[in-house]
Amino acid sequence: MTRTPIIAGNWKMFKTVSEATAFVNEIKGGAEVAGVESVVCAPYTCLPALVEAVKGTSIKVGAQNMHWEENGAFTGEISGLMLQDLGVHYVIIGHSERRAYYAETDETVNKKVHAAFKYGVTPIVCVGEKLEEREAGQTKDVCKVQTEAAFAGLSAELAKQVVVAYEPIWAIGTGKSSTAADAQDVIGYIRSLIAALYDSSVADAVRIQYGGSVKPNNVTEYMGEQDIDGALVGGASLEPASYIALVQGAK
Ligand code: G2H
Repeated sequence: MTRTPIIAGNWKMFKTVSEATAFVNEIKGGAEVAGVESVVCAPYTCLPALVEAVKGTSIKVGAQNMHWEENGAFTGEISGLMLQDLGVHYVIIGHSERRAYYAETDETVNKKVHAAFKYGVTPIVCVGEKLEEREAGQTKDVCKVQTEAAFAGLSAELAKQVVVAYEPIWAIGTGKSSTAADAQDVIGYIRSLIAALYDSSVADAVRIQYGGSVKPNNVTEYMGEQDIDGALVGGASLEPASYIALVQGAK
């Protein structure tokens, strides 16, 4: 099975609208590499301008979160319907920062995954262990619980379209990245979990990224591992030249 690699920049809470559009103008061409999918996941405020800015390119736009309800009294929230309305392709769900700071749980992650598909937005679901869990030898147990919860109730057809991002929390923004071999070990395990939940054709189709201090100088190493299909990148996705190098390094 050939899976199309996917590089997704997670800008987190960075960039104004004018900075975001300038960024896209700079990466056009360079970050459009045949056989690699390129996605920028931006703050909500930038999304309408970005959807316009990427028109005529192969670059896709993603959000960083959404609510599971279509609408309602949820002050400050954005729904899948609203993302669909803007023409957004992807949404990051369950990033560890949302789990840690905004009470995201495995249950809300699952609700958001279902809601994303309902509105035609593809979820990039984050899973990963904390440092103390890794040190206690619980990495795979944690990933199992989070992965099974994220996929709960999804048909095989939808499951195939999920993008999973394995992000060990201790590697996020710290400069301490997991070795490619360690990331492959966990990501291969996540793929085996999906095979057990569905079958090997679903597991072979699901794209699984590594995330956590990925940089232009280490992306190729991760991409050399058989189960690693791309990267979710924070800090190194913010500068155009660095982002272009990441996409080119994923080929
Ligand atoms: C992990 C990652 C992007 P960074 O949060 O999701 O960020 O590449 O800065 O570690």
